[in-house]
Amino acid sequence: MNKKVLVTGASGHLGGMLFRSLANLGYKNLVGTDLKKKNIEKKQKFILANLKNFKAITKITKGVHAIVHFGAIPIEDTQSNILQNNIIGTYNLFEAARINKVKRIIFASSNHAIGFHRRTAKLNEFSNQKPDSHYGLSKAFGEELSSFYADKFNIKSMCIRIGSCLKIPEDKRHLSTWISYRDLTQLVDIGINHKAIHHEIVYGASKNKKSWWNNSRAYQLGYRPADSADRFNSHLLTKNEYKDKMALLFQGGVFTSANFKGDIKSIK
Ligand code: 15L
Repeated sequence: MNKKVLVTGASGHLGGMLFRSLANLGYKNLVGTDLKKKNIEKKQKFILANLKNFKAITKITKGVHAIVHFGAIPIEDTQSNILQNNIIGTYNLFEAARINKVKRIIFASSNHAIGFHRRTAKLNEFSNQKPDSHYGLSKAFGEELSSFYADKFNIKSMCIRIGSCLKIPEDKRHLSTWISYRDLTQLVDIGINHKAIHHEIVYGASKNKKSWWNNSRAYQLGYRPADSADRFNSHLLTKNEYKDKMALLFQGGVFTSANFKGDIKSIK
C-alpha cells in the first residue's frame, strides 16, 4: 500500500503496535500522530497533534487515504475527560476526514460498547449496543458516527469491537475476549483494503472456543485468525473478576460493576 495511512494514538499501546506492524506488512506511506511522542523510532513519520484541536487535525488529514483511529483514552475516566478526548476528538477527526475526502476509517471500538450484554448471550454484528461505562459509551458513539459518515458522505468504515488485545492472555476472562497483535493487524489491514466495505461492525477476537461473539461477518470479509486463547494453559491465568459476582455476569466485566447504582435484574 503506497497511499497515505494515518494512525492516531501512535504513541499508545495498540496504536503504536499497529504503527509498527502495518509498516512490517508493507505499508510504505504511514504517518503516526498523538498528543505526545512516545516510543517512536527515528525512521517513523510522526506529527504531534491533539484530536481536540480541529484546526490541527484538519491539517494532518490532508492527502490521507485511510485513517486507523486508535487515539483515545483507553479505559474508564471522568465524563468530562471522555467527552473531550474520545467523543469530541473522534467527531473532529471524522469531520476533518470529510473535508479532506479521506476514503476510509478503521475505528477502534471496544467490547465495552456492548458490555452490558450477559455472558450467556452470543452476539453478532447486528447486536445492539449496551455500553457499560462512559468509555464504552464513547465507543458506541464512534460506531454510530462511522455509520452516519458512511451513509451520508461515503466514508467507508470498519469498527472493530476489540476484546482484550495483549501479547498473551493473562486472565480467565481473556479465554473469551483475547486477540493477538497479529490478528488485530490482520483485521485492520482488511478494513483498509477490502473492496466491499461500507460500514462494518466486527469483533476483535482471535479464534477462541469460549468466545461470546459470532464473528462471521469478519470471516466473510476474509479474516482468518492465526491465534487462539485456547492454546494457553488456563491454570496460569489470573482470576481477577472472581470476587466480583456482577462482573462475572456481564461481558464488560469489571467495567459494568464499577460505580454501579442500577438494578441487575432489569438489565436484559
Ligand atoms: C478495553 O477496551 C480497554 O482498552 C482495555 O484496557 C481492556 O480493559 C479491554 O477493553 C478488556 O475489556 O479487556
